[in-house]
Amino acid sequence: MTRSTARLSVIIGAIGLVTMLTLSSVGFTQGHMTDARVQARALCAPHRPAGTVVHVTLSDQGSTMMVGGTVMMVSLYASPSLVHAGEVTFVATNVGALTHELLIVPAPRNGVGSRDIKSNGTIDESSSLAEASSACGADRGAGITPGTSSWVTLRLTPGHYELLCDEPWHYANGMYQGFGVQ
Ligand SMILES: [Cu+2]
Repeated sequence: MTRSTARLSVIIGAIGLVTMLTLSSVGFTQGHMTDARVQARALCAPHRPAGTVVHVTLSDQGSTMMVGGTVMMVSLYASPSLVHAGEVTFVATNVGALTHELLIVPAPRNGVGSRDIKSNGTIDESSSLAEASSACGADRGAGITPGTSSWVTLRLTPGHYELLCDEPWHYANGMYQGFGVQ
C-alpha cells in the first residue's frame, strides 16, 4: 500500500466512523421526537383529551437484551415534564419494538429511579395513581403494543411524581422520568 492509499483508507475509515456515530445517535434520540412526529406515527389517539395533555414517548432499541435478559436499552420521555395542577391527560405512545406501559406514581422519597426491584424485575405498584397500558385505549390493559398509544386522565395536585414503565426490568434499566406539578 502506497503512502497516499494508506492516507485515503484512513480518511474513508474516518468517514465511515462518523457516519456510524451519526446513525447510532439518530437511533438513540428517537425517544425525543417532537409531539407531532410521535402523533403521526401512532395508530390511535384519544378523541377529546381532557385538561393539559402530556405526550409520553416509550422507546427501546429492540432485541438488545443481554446477560440474563436484564440489560436493555429502554427510554421514557415526557413532554412537557412540568404542568400546572389540575386535570392532566397522559398520552403514551410506543415507538419501540417491545411492549411498554405508563404508570404515574408519586416520586419515591430517595429520588426518581430509586425504587426497589423485585426478583421478577418489577416494582411495587401499590402507590400507583393511574396507568395507561391499553393498546389503542384508555387506562389499564394488557400493555401498549408497538406503534400504538394508550391514555389516562387524572387530577394531579402540586408535587413531584415519577412516570415509569413496569414491564419486567424496564424500570431497572432506566425507563422512568421525573414529573413536576406546580
Ligand atoms: Cu417499558
